Amino acid sequence: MVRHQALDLWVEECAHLCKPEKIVWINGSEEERKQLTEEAIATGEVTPLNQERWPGCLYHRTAENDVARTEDLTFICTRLKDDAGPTNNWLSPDEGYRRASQFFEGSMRGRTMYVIPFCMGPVGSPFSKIGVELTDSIYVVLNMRIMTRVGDEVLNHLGAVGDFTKCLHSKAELDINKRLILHFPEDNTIWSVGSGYGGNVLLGKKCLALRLATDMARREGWMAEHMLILGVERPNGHIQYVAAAFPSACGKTNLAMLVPPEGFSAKGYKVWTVGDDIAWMRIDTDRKLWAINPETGFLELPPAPACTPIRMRLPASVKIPSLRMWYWEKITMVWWEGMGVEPPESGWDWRGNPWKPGMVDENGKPVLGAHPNSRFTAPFSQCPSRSWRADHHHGVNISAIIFGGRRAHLTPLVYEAFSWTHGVYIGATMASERTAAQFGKQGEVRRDPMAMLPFCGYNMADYFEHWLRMGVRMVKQPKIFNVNWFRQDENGKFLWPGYGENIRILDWILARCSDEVDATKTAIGWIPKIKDLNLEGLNLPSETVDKLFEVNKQEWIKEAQDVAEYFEIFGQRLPMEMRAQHDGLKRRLDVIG
Ligand code: GTP
Ligand code: SPV
Ligand code: MN
Repeated sequence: MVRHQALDLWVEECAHLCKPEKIVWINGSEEERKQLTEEAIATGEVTPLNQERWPGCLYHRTAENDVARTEDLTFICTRLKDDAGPTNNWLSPDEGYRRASQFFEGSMRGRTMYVIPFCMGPVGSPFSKIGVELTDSIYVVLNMRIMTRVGDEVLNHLGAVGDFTKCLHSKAELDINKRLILHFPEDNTIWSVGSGYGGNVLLGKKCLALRLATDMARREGWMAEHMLILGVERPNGHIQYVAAAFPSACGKTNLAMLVPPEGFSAKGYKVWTVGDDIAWMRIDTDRKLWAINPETGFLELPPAPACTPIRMRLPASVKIPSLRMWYWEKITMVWWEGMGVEPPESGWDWRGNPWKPGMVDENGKPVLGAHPNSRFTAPFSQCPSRSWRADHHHGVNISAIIFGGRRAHLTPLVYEAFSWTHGVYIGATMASERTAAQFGKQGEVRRDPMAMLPFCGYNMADYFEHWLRMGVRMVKQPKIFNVNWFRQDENGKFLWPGYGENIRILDWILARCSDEVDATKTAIGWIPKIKDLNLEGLNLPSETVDKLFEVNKQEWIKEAQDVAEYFEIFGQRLPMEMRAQHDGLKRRLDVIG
């Protein structure tokens, strides 16, 4: 194989800093997987589950302080602070390298440094980006092999002079006070130290495919988004594709793998999964928007009982469950809260402590068996609803873009933007309640533009501008919608059944995209005429339906004030169009004449 001198030199430099005992290049072979798995079992880094019930499945527990992305310790390192923008933590590149070097210094002593060449997107596709991750964690190697394309195939494609993202990771001491997740877009470099948790260490995912890729995408004229991609086959056999952005733990995977309720599948509705977390989108020669999923696997939350049965089938063969699994008797049973099954009498909790159902701590609070952000990984090839187009280097043509979040109040079940520009405004002003996927106060509503707050690698105001420019370049823009599966009644109960029933909303969205139905104009956008929604068999009281679609003027006036305050943080850099859209909303709400 031809050597890539710059790559060899960089590996040498990093080895000089981290001082591993040896260096192993990952080739991607099956033999290598077996050997690494055996090694990881021998050291206790992973534990095999009962192989009859969970063939190929391994269990790994991260440190107690290492169970979610640490947004506070995540930085964008650009020369100018303004280039990172007001929504990112910023360090100068010099300061970033200086601080992290202290933690990397000698961090791999006595350990192996693995060199993982990987490719986000099909190898050889013009969509794709190559990275090389150096890591001292077998857990990372095994999971990168599930989540991305790795090994010799990628190195061959990289050749002697190809561009690649330099990704350096060390578990170091797994000390939260010595943890940093740093992005250097100007150097095409990522440094992550002191963590073993999914999004912090599988550097192809959130770090490369979102934070760095957003910056590449802006420069090269495409889009890197926190979106699932799915195809809906309607009874006429026509498949239309949608991309949807929801914040972490707000239902992307569930929607991407939706199983239509019986009445719908009997009629011929099917959902085809293309991706569940990240979409890379380009305008093709037809001047329409096309999307690929750059990953090859899922890093997912185990399913709730109401979740689609398809997800229950997912962890069936080779996969590496990470946290939430609670294990019992050589792990014959994998259990978590909310699974809808009685737990066994005793076992170990996610911290590795003995545990019994109903246990409480010294303050009388319940001790959870499973951590709410524990996850499993599984290869995409195991997804029963995977789309036959998923590996296509060209991707799929996007008819609709959907934004959504968790809002107990305010936001209707679904509404449609008046235009692309209005849609960008809806995305830019999105808000959602905080979930267990981030450290911080759960349930608090925060602005999360396009579900990209933790993932946009440059100034968010410029990102809005980029969205606007992309719209202008398209001859037929996808229609933009907003959904909210999480609206509640006075008693805190969800008004909408959600999950598989969301097909009803997708159906309306696609009908709108094909101009099959008209809609009702409100101050915030188009909402469905109830007659055009198939609500058959749901037995929803009409007050519930009214409440689901209610646009409460007073609440929206308050929301508009909130948005105005939020926009302040962007100063002059906020695109004029966003201010104009904001005024448009206020005019429609009769706040201004
Ligand atoms: P990340 O992988 O963290 O990005 O999360 P995600 O966006 O893929 O979320 P996921 O599909 O795993 O859903 C997270 C949780 O949201 C589920 O366990 C459910 O509790 C809830 N959820 C998902 N879809 C629905 C829905 O339609 N209705 C309701 N009420 N809850 C839902
Ligand atoms: C998320 O939190 O959005 C995830 C998991 O998908 S992680 O990759 O860890 O960020
Ligand atoms: Mn997901």
